[in-house]
Amino acid sequence: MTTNTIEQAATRSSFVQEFMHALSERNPGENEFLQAVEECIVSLEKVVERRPEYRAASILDRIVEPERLLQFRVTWVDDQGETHVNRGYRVQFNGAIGPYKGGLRFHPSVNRSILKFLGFEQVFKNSLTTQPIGGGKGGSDFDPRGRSDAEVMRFCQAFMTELYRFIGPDTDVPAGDIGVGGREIGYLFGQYRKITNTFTGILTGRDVNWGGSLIRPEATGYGAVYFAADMLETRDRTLEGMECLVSGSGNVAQYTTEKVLDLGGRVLTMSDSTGYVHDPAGIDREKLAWIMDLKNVRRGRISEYADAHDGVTYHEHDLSAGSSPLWNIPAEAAFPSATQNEIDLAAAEAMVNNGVICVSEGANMPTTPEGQHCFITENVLYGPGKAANAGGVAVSALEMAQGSQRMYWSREEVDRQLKAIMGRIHRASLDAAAEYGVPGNYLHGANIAGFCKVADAMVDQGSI
Ligand code: NDP
Ligand code: 2IT
Repeated sequence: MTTNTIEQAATRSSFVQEFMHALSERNPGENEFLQAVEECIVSLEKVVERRPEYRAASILDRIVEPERLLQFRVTWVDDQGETHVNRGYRVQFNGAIGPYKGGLRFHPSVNRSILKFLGFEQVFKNSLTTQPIGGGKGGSDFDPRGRSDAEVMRFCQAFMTELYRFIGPDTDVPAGDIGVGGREIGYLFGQYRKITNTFTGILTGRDVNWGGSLIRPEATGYGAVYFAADMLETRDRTLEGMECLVSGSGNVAQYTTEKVLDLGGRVLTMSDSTGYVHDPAGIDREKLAWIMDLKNVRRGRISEYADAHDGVTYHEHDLSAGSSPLWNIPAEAAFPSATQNEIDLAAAEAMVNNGVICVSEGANMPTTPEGQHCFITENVLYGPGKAANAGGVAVSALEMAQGSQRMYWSREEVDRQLKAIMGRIHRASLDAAAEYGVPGNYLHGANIAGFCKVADAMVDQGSI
């Protein structure tokens, strides 16, 4: 334990300690899930004190238990004719306010703990959007890296052949996440359509030619930048001229970079799991287009960007040994957009010491509890993932709405709605934080605002 963790453990109330003790006995070894719950329970203790109806209905005990957790075998054959077995999952975490909604992650690290943490976060995030969507998450330990399109297609078909029986437009609507982008959504949708003989909105993130929404690919990254702009505005600041750190180089990182450029900022870094690039001149639109082609079409590594551009350095990082040194580069704003726990205490301290005043999380739970504590005590504008990256799922819900009406809205219309939703999440988080005596604390505010709507629905619907 670091000194900071010990300090935090000592200040945890007996309520939180007892709750977490019981939860860890029931979910042994599920570290990511326990981390995500603890972050919320700390915020919710005061809420259940004020709301006896939540205690009477055992809302906290119920909200940490997924309604359904499905696991299935996925068997597929590679290009050499060899048969492989992966695990597929869908966690239907909470459906009190709408059909389960949340992405699918294909990554070798996927397991129950990671999907339960993501599903749990999704419940609060989806509630914050103010749209009628419950929380879920799924995926597989399949690693798409280095696989041919044909192999990815066969895997997606095998995965959907199991998943299809559990989902539906009014039941559960998956989408993308790490390792699942437009290509995978296409193969998954095609298989669903073939085996059910229906064309319905069972997945979001579809291409606009077959039921998708404009701005869905852009939505998570754009939303994270809108959220940062809203936070900065509370201190009369803007992104204009600001140097920014972005991690990752996938969907979220790419469109975060695009929107930072739109708002006049400069992006100095991008990364993948093997290393990061530092471009002191800034990644401009032309360079971003090059990265998008590298990552989305050629499916290459970010190191190639340094080889192809003058003045750029590439640095390998070993993420199993701690956070990337990317976070030590001086900047004013940071957009972690890769994966969970990518910013530890040492990285957070370095960021604060090197001038970061605003962190808007495109990734889910990218900051460790010690890192969060550092940002909040150092008065950094800290937008937690469940609020800051809600733009992706929000536009997924807009895709569902357009699909139900058999209509398409323009880019301008969807972007306008995305911006308005992010503004409302920002306001609701601030208002809840103020109401509960922690003004400016977006972490507590988002947890409280997201929780109350779901808790009220659970009370209304009785002990089910
Ligand atoms: P992509 O698969 O498009 O990109 C993921 C990026 O993160 C890649 O650069 C990848 O590098 C890197 N990465 C993935 N896993 C790790 C790891 N274990 N360690 C270090 N780097 C890693 O995914 P997205 O951009 O869609 O997702 C990024 C984050 O945003 C995730 O936390 C996801 O949950 C979150 N998110 C995504 C949303 C969406 O709409 N897509 C919505 C809300 C949140 P490499 O290629 O080397 O693996
Ligand atoms: O973490 C997330 O919010 C997502 N991966 C997007 C979920 C969705 O249903 O669009």
